[in-house]
Amino acid sequence: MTNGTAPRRTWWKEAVVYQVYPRSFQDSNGDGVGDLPGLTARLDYLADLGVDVLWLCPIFASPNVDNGYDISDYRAIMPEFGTMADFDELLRQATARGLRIVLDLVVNHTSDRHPWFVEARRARTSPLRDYYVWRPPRRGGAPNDWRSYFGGSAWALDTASGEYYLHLFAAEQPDLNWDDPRVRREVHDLMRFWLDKGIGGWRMDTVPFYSKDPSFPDYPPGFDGHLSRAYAMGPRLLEHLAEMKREVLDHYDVMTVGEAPGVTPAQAPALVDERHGALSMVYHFDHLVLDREPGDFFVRRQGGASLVEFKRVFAAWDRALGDTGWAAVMLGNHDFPRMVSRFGEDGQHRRESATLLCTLLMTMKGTPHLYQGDELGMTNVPFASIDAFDDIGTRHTCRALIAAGMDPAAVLAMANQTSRDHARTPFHWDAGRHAGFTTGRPWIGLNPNYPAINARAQRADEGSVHAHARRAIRLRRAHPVLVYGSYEDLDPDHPAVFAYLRRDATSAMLVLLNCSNDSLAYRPPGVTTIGTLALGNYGDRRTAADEPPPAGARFDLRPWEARVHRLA
Ligand code: TEU
Ligand code: CA
Repeated sequence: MTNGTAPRRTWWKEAVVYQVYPRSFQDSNGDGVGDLPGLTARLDYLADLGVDVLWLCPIFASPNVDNGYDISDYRAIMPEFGTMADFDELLRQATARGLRIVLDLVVNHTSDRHPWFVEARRARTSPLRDYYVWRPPRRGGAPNDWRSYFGGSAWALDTASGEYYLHLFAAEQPDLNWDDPRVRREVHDLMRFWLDKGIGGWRMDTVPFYSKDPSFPDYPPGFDGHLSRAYAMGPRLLEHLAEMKREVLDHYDVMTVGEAPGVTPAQAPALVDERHGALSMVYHFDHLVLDREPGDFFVRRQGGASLVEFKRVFAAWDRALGDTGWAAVMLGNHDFPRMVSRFGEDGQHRRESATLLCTLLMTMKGTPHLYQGDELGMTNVPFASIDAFDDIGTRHTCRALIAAGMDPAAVLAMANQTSRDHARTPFHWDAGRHAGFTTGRPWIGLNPNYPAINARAQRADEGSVHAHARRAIRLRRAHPVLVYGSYEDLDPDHPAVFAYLRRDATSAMLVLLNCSNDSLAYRPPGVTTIGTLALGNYGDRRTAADEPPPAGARFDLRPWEARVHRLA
C-alpha cells in the first residue's frame, strides 16, 4: 500500500483502453478479414460501452508472418485493412466520438521484406548493413546460444555473406540495431508521422528488448530459460528511451504504454516514474505467465498458478511503482487465451466469472486495458487439430514438442490451453452467419458458441457481461478513488477471495471477489463500517444503493461473486 502524495492527474490515467485486433473485429468488404472501415462502422458500439482509447494492433503493411508484428512499411496501411484514407476517416470518426486512437509501435524488429533489410542483406558492404545485427559464425555455428520465442536459434545464417543476423522472434522478423543513430532517427521520424496525424499515443511492442549487449554473451550460467528476463533492460535502453522522449514524446500530449516482458517490478520505475521515466506506463506479464514455463511461453507449467501468487504480483507492482509510476492493467490480450477461460470458469459460472474479472479490471489501480470480446465473456475455442492453429508461436511449439516425442494428443491439449489464437477468433456481433463478422469466409474459424455469446443478445440483457462491463466502466468514471486512490490487498493469503481497498483522502471503496466455484462466508479483515453496494454481479447486480451492508460485515459470497462497496 502506498500513501505518499496523490499521483499526478492525467487523461491517460483516467482512461479505459479497449484493445482492438483489427483482423478479427469487423470485416466490411466480405473478404473474411477485419478492416478499418469495419472498425469505423462499429465506433458507436465502443462509444456506448464507455471506453476512451482504442489501441489497435498493428495496421501497417506486413506480410503477416506474425499477423502484423512484422512490418514492411511503417507509413502504409496493410492493404487487407484498407487505405490511408480509411485510416484518416477512422481517426476523424473516433475523434468526433471522443475516442483516441493508440497505434502499435513495433520497432524492435522489422519484417525481412522491409526495404531496409532487403538493402542491408544485399551485401556486407551495404550502407544499411548496420541497421540490423550481424555477427560472424562462432565455432562454425550461431554467434551465441540465444533462442527465439518462436523456436530454434535467435540467429539466422545469411548464406550470401556467411554472417548471421539476430531475430528474437521469427527469422522473418530481423532485430533492428538500436545502437545505430540512423535507426533511432528513422524510428523518431515514423513516430512523428503518425503523431502529427493526431493519434493519441503508442503501445510499444517489446520495448525492453531494444538495446542488446553488443558482445552478445551466452546466457548466464544457471540460466532458467526465462527468455524475456535475458533480453530485457539492455545496457543502452534507458539512454535510447530518454532520447525518444526528448526528440519526440515531449512534443505531444500522448500516452505511451510499454509492453514490458522481462521487466521486474524493481526495474519498472526507470521506465515509467514520472520524474525521470520515458513512458507513461508499462504493462507487465508476471500474472499472465505464472502458469507458463519460463523457457517457452507456449508451454503450460505443471500445476498452473494460484490466486495467492496472482495477488502477490499486483501487490509487488503497486509497491514498486508507488505514487509516481503507473501501470496498465490487463487480464488478456491478443497474446493470451481468453481471460474468462483462464482466470474464471467458462462453463456453469461463465457470466459470473467474466463479470468478476471486468470488475477487477475497472477497480484495480492502473489504466485498465479491456481486450475485444472480453466485455462479452467470449471464451477459448476448442481447436480440433494442431493444423487449425494460425499463430506462428503455437505452431512452432507444437512441432517442436511432437518432434521431441511428446504425444500429439497431449500437445494439442496443451496448445488449447496456451495458444494466442483463442483471442484472435472473430468478434461475436450477433447470432447470424459468422456472427455478423463477415459475409465472406472468415480468415480463422469462429468459436461455435457465438449464437449464445454475442453483442446483440447481451445489449438487450441487463444481466449480461456486456451490461456489467458497461456499469463497471461508469463506476470507475464516477469515482476518482478508483483511479487515483491507493491500493491495499486486505487478505493476501486467502486462497479464494481477492479483497482489496481503494482509498483517498475523502473516500474508500472495498472490492470483494470470490474467485472460486464455492459459496463462502467471508469477513474482510480490518473493515467494519461497510457502506452501500456500489456494484454487484449477482441478482442484486443493479447498483443497489439501497441495499444495506450485511450485519457485522460478514458476507455470504456466492460462486464468482464480485461486490464493490463504499466504505462509510
Ligand atoms: O509480444 C511479446 C512476446 O510475445 C514476448 O516478448 C512475451 O514474453 C510473451 O508474450 C510473454 O512473455 C509482442 C506482441 O504482443 C506479439 O504479438 C508479437 O508476436 C511479439 O511481440 C513480436 O512482435
Ligand atoms: Ca475486409
